[in-house]
Amino acid sequence: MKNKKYILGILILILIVFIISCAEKECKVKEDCPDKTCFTKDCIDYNCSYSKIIPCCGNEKCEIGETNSECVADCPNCDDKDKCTEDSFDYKQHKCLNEEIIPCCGNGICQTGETYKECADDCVKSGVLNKDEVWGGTIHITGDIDVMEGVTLTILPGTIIKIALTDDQHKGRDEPVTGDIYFPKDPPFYEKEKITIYIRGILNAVGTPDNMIVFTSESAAPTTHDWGGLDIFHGRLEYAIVEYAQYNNIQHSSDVVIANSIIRNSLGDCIGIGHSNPISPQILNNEIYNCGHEGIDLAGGSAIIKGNYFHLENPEIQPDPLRGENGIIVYTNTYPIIEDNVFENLTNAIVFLGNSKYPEEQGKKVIIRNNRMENNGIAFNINPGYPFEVVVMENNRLINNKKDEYSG
Ligand SMILES: [Ca+2]
Ligand SMILES: [Ca+2]
Ligand SMILES: [Ca+2]
Ligand SMILES: [Ca+2]
Repeated sequence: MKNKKYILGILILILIVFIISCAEKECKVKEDCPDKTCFTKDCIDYNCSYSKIIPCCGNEKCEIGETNSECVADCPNCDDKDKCTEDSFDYKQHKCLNEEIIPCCGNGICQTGETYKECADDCVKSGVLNKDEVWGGTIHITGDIDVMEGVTLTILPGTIIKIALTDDQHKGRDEPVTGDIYFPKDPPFYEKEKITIYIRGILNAVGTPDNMIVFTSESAAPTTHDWGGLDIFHGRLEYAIVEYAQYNNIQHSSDVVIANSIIRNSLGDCIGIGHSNPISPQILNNEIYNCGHEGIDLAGGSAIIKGNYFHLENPEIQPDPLRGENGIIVYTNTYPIIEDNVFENLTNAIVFLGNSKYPEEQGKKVIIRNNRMENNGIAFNINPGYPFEVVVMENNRLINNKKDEYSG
């Protein structure tokens, strides 16, 4: 009896162990385990085991390593359809980032580091500017530019502007602008064939001493009449080089400053002032040289011409190297202040011209002071009929000129 009870006890125990062990066995193989989103499953020791999948498409979170192309469910499409932005998803802030690519060809702006050779879309210019623009890089001008009234053209330091030899706008007068009777060897100038940059709005072209802005001819063998020149109605040209233009003009307002620049290698006057209106711009601390007719032609107004260096470099580039090379021409009834300038190696440093475009202004004076005139043919060349009594001379140093003063 005792034995029977014992055996029954063992059987019950085995049954209990069997039942318990049966109850604990979740699985034999992993397929026995139910799926869980974003977990992998396994069957380990008859138990289902799960481990997290990172990243996981379908957890409604765009995680590091996931992108829209692999997981549309979790990640947004960050493509803003702008090729000039780098598109990505910021996993920390959980939003799209569209960062500007600088420079980028195709954004309509010629930027520092871009040139017209690689990016004609942005860096070739011709025609009308109706809204503000910023120029950088290396630009190719293929036709007349008209910056319209009220529009600002900003040019960044280091910008190089190469001007073509023909005007694809074909804009300008039909008949040639014939030169001065004093310069019969000047070639005729056809506006339709040459490029002029008209800034009827505002020029904001300010370079730096190390990164000057350059306006130049595209030609490998440039002449002094490859393009028409700058016609500046308003604004500032500073730390810039302007070369190989027929002539540059300031004719429309006194609101123009040219400073710390090099204006050179022009067939006519490097800067013409006041022929259309008696205006008073400021020409400060520039180097002005190899101007076929004169450095500055002052036909009206009361310009301030201060701290400039007028001299002669390579006259052989001109059609008539023996003529011209004048520093400043002052027309009758024009009343500039000319001070702190240096005039060297010129035919004439200052010519007082008997022509007048405007009526006399009573009591107005021409001030010429603290200039140095050295090694010139004539320092002061006074044409017949010029009313020299309006000129106030102070402190000018006249050194080794062939003639200090000449009238006739
Ligand atoms: Ca996810
Ligand atoms: Ca983009
Ligand atoms: Ca660009
Ligand atoms: Ca033209």
